[in-house]
Amino acid sequence: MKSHLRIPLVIAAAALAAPAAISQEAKPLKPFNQPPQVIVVTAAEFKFTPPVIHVKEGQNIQLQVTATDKTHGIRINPFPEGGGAGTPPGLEFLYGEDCYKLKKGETVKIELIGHTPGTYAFSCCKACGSGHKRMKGELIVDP
Ligand SMILES: [Cu+2]
Repeated sequence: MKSHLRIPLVIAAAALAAPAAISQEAKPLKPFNQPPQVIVVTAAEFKFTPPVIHVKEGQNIQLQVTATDKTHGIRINPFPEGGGAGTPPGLEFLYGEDCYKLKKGETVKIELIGHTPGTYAFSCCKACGSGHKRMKGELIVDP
């Protein structure tokens, strides 16, 4: 008599409930992904306020520029002062215009990143009256 002893080898494949390794990767925040730092600027006869703007190298900046008395403009030189010929631009504009028109009461948003520390001149670029040529300022990118 054959007795088949079947020993089922039930290999309980133990569900190796290995605790999912929680990887806490420190994700460095890129300036690109950060909300921009907002800097409010006003333009009025015949100056910009503030006339000197400090920003940090690599920081995403949003200038919110408003002319309060009449139409002005703002042009920001992307090249640092004192840079020789062939110096690359140190400012990057997210959507660049050479001269942003500032209609009275309308806020214009200018997004930029300063990649190279230095001083960048800005000025009014729409003829606005006798003090037009005096309407100047400086954007300084600090390291
Ligand atoms: Cu002007």
